[in-house]
Amino acid sequence: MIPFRFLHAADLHLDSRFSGLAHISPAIRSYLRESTFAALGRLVRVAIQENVDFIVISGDVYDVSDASLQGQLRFQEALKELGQHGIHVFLIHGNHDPLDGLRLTTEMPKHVTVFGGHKPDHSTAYRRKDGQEVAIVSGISYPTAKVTDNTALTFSRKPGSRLFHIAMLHGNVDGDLLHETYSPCSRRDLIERGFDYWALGHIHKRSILHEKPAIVYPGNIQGRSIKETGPKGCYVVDVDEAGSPTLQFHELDYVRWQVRELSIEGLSNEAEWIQQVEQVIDEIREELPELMSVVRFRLIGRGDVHKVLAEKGAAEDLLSELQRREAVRAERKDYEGLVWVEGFAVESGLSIDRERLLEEDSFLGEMLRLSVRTEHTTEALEELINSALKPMLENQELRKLLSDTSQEEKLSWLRSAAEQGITMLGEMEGTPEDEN
Ligand SMILES: [Mn+2]
Repeated sequence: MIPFRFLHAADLHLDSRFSGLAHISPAIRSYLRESTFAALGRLVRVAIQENVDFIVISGDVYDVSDASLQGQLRFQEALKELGQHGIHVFLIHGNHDPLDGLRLTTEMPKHVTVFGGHKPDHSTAYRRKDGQEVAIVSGISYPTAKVTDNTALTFSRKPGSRLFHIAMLHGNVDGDLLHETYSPCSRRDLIERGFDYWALGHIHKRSILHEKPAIVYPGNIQGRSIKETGPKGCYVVDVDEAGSPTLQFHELDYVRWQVRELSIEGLSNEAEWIQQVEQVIDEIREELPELMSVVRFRLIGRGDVHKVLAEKGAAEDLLSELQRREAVRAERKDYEGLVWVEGFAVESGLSIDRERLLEEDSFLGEMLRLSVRTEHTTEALEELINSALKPMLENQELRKLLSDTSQEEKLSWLRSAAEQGITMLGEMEGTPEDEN
């Protein structure tokens, strides 16, 4: 086989609106809106610098089926630049930008192949430097937004061809329940089709489902919400003489989303908590000086500060102040290293004096004593768990599920039930410390 190199991307979602963010300054909003285009620009640069022979884009180029004029023009511009470098682009449409969507009916330039929606056609890919045939690329687009058939089964290799075969599919492999189950299929279905590389799109989280043949989701090129955290980008794939692909991930995103945990344990007052938050923000700025970051804090652990967070709304107050500071940065056009705090999820609890509670003659005390007792004797734990789960054990399915539960899992249930009970009862009765 002749060695070659291609770039695999998917889910560009150009011109996403980022409508989920509240209280965002207009400058930051427009920067966010520009980010999908900026990531596309970076994709073009990676393709040129890495000298790829061609590109495959596996669906959802646009965020909505009636793609904005700006979105389409910016995509055309990117395609044009790739064309000037002789880089061929293979493209399919997905559930967000199906073939029947309202878009400009512009004719695609010669170096762009858009696969139709009837059956996966075969198209030949060439090596740029000498024009040699190196791969057969097949793909199928979504004719309409909802494709619920297993279209993977309609793919087959080009008869008689021994070239490297790439299949482009926008769909849900092995029923990822977090995404809509369009073009549902199994890993086995794909492996059995005999292709060398499945260039997938649809699931926005990057993952390599299988090595040989390669079954790959590159993820989207720019995160668009707090559910899409971490680096986003594309794969550059090198295929060697033996037909083995090696994948290298390239970051393309301009705005990085992340969730940070922050424990309030051991913090003695509000000021210390604020200092902690600010310190994490500085750390993010240092880690990602060239990107804008959007961060959500999950406040966890037990401590005195919980009261200030839960009752006085300290988290909301600090949030407004932090957002104001970053809005000032944005006005100075200082977007690199900007850290936008999207919100605080208060999951922390009140601090408790466990030792004293264990002695206390109260419902809470009794509950805690029961939990400690059962933690140390297997029989008592079994008895408690069985009586708590009795209504569920009447159901055959649930009984089967529960029979597989390990001792450690049961212990962890017990501990978290005790912790939750303490927090809930403590909040109802006022904390033990309140009595001091
Ligand atoms: Mn998508």
